Formats: sequence, structure tokens, C-alpha cells
Amino acid sequence: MFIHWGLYAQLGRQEWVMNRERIPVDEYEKLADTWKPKPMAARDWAKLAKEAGCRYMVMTTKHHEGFCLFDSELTDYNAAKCGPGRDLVAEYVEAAREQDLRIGFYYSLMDWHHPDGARCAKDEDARRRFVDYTHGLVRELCTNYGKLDIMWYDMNWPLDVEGWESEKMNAMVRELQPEIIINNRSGLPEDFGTPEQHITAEEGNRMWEACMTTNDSWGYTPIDKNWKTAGEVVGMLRQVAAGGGNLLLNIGPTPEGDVPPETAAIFQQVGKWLAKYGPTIYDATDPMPQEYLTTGAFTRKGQTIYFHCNRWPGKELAIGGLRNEVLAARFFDGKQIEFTQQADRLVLHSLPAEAPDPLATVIELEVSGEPRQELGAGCVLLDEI
Ligand code: FHN
Repeated sequence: MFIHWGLYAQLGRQEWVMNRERIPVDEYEKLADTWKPKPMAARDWAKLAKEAGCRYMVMTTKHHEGFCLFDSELTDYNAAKCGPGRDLVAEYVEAAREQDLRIGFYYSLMDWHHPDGARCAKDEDARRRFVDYTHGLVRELCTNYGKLDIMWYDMNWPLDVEGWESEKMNAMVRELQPEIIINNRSGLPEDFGTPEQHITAEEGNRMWEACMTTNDSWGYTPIDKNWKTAGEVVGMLRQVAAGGGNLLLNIGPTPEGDVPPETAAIFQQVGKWLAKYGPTIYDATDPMPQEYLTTGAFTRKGQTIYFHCNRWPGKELAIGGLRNEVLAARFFDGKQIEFTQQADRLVLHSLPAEAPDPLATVIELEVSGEPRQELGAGCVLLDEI
């Protein structure tokens, strides 16, 4: 679960509103005193995350607006010294730990509030001041909240990796948090890649995590009604599992800290699906060459391949291109399925007329040999002619 929360939630027009509407700093700053979120809002998020089958959370500790959701000795532009009157990061950490969820901190290097946030690109004294400030805030985050699991940097505009002194900064992070993993957005590859709003596996065995919104907005934006369906999110989970990655799915809480009901409904439906089919996602991350099929796609664990059927064809399901002998076919509850196989045409028979699980019905196939599904454009593979 990704959480985008900040002063911008009060305006309700995404987290870039200060930039997109050219709101002057002295006007935007007033939001720091009017923001009065309810106590321990994070407890609701953490419960929802657990219910949804999430394993970790990543929350914005400071977004581009420059407002720190955590107490700091380096700036009073923070939640403890302004409107909220308390450390919202501390509340988030407490709530995540109550649900035994791993803890990630999102930190935007770009800062529209700090007077050196842009000038640092042109003025060495400003860069020195701003980099010391940045490293100082990151040090506070890595010191004051116990064990952390993920450092999720964002937007390294306007400096490069030398300008940010990212190697030094990340060495400090690892010294303070020896087991932490760091993403690739401080300008260095570090531990994992972060495809955003698309699902693309990293090369080789490099870790990766796709971050996605539930509508089109990261921050709270009630005028954005373009909600994804739970079925689409289940499809994303299948895709990231098949690629050996993770999915970081976002919530943008209201100013008070409530989860928009449309978002909560998506997470709850996906959680119910994962409660049944979780092993076909969490544990089924072995690679398997596969090609597009109208009715669904695979995940794999060893000699077991899971066909996630998200367009139910009715009483018969034909799967083309499977280059393995199928030894058994069954529903995930264990009920056996009759099947026939001629060359690379597998047909499952006597299925229910309607999909048992509308989000995706997973059919388990035990196969021999290295699982592979290959079709090509012809109706036979050229190397078989
Ligand atoms: O500009 C940000 C955006 O607001 C949001 O935080 C996303 C989430 O990964 N990151 C940046 C855009 O890539």
C-alpha cells in the first residue's frame, strides 16, 4: 500500500496542485495551519492494508510541497509544529507495526517550499545548504522511528547524483538502517526498480516494484472518478507475480485521513480474492515464457502453473500453445477438471457455465518439463513444419 497524504489533500486537486496552479508559497503555506487530520488515521489504512493482503506500506514523509509529516529540528514547516500538532509519521509507523506490516518512507528530494530548492541548481552555496538540509531530514527519518524496511526516494530534480551527494546520503541510510532496501530514484540504481503506472520487469534478477494509482491521482482528488476495478488490480497482481516483482497500490486519503470509499472497496475486494488465491500470487513468481490469450494468463511455481481466467468462456476452455504434457487439472479448491490435450491444444471440459470467481478464476495445472506457452502468428510453429 502506497499512501500519498499532505497539505494538498485539503485542495483536492492532486499533489502537484501548488505547481500546476502556480500557488505562491506564502499562500500555500497557510494550508499548514488549517490541516487538522483526525488522530491515528493511519490505523484505518493499516487495517485496510492487512485486510487487502498487503505485506508493507510506503507513506509520503515529505512530498514536493516540502511539508514534513514528521517532527524535525531542521524546519518548523512540519506536522508536529503546525496544524496537525503531532508527528504523523510516528502515527503511521505505530499503525503499521500494530498490523505487522513492513514500513517504507517515501521522501521527495524535490522541494518547492525551501528557498534553495531550485536555486541549488545554479548556486553552490545554495546547493550546500539544501543538500545538508536534505541529508539532515533523511538522517532524522532513519534515526527517530526504529527499524525501517524501505527508503523510497522520489523526483531528484534539479540536481544529479553528484549534486545530491546520493552515494554519501545512501551510505548514511544503510549505516543507520542496515537491513533497509533503497529504490532507484536518488539517481543511483540501489536495490530495486520502480516502474510507475506500468508493469515492466527489470532485467535479470533485479528486484522491482510497479507503483499504480486506484484512479488517475496519487493525492486525494474527488473530481477524479476514473476508478480502476478490483478485476484490473487482480490482473496487475498476476502480471507482477509472473514478472517476479511487487505491486505498490496507492491510496490518497482525505484531509481528515479517511480512505475514499471507492479505494477501500477495491482493496477489500482484492483482499477477499487473495484470501483464496494468495499462493498463486505470493508464491508463484517463477518465470514462464507465455503469450497473450483472450481468456487469461499464467503464474508459475515449479511444475505447477496457474491459469488466471479473467474472461470465462463457459463450459469449455481451450488453451493454445502449452508445450508441456498436462498431468492434472483442478480448481483451486482441489476439484478435478476433465481435460483433453492434442499437441499444443489443451481443452478443459464440463466447466461451470458462469465464472466461479468473477475477478479471476484460477485453474491449477500440473505439467511435466519446463513450463512454456508459445503460439507464434501461424497455427503451427515454424520449427514444427
Ligand atoms: O511527482 C511524483 C508524483 O506526485 C507521485 O508521487 C509519483 C509516485 O511515484 N512520483 C512522482 C511522479 O513520478
